[in-house]
Amino acid sequence: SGEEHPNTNIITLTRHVLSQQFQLGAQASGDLTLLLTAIQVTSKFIATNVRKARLINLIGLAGDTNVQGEEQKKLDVLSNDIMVNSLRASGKTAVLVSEELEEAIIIDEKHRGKYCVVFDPLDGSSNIDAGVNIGTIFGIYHIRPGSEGTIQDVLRPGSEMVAAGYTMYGSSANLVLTTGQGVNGYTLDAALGEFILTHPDIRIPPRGKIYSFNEGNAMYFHPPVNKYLESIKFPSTGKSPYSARYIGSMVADVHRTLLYGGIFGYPDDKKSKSGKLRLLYEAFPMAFLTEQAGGIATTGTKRILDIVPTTIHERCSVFLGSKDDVLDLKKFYDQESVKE
Ligand code: P6P
Repeated sequence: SGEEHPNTNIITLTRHVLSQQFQLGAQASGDLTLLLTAIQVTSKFIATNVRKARLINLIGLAGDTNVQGEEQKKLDVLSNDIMVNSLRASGKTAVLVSEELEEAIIIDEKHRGKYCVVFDPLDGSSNIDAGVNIGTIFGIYHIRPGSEGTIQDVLRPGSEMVAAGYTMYGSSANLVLTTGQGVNGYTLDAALGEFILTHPDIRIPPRGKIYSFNEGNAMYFHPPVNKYLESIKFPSTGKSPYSARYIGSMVADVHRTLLYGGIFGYPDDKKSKSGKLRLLYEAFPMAFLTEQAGGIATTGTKRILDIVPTTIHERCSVFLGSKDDVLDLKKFYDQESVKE
């Protein structure tokens, strides 16, 4: 018959994470699954409000400014508040770090759990009014053994994260997640209110044909970056140049890089001495996802996940994407260090 047969074997995010948790065996107590459920709720709430914002007067400035000194848009405030409240209410967290808050939140004893969540509640927010895809980025540490929850639980290398992901708000809401067993993508079925597995086992191609840099900063770039860009824009004979794709919203640029391959870069330069992107809740989660999908994430000279943070809002230089493309970039840094 012609009528549509609904898929009766839908794999929701919760079911999928639970199935992976059983693979993890006894040490997974279900707390991470419950924490991820809380994160799903925040993503659904933000997705709804991002969609509405484009229709009603949420767009525009909330008037306050956040710790970064940027004009705070109402959606930023809303997204931060829903995440803090939902994560605290989950009873599974001990320390929270938000891009929007100067200080870390140490959860009160009554609500304290064993995970620490670092997040950018609405990254790319400067693009909200243009209808460009924006997103929530998060990383999760397990609290250190014996700790009651202090800043030291999040000033740890990204390699100690147990999970990381982002939700991209565009024509649909896409949640991309790793719990250390590969990368999976889920799409929100708004009618069901469930994130459904749509991109199982995302693997980044070993080489792509796209480079994603803000070349408006080229006059500030250090030599290895400009030499690399030169090599892919004016390739040796027989090769074709790469295509440039730059959205200016990290979640959107990284999402395309994970699916299509290529290289995304936001390097440190003569103007931004430590780069622009934040280490804890932008670089670490995206580096974890990239490596889990078979790619590489480096500052140019160091694996991003090996960096030990000293402050919660510090920035770092970021290159990530297809293994062969990032290794090509690294060659120009290696040549630089040999010269020094
Ligand atoms: P630029 C957005 O403001 C953001 O934090 C990231 O999402 C994005 O990758 C970057 O900044 C864009 O910065 O300087 O190219 O506009």
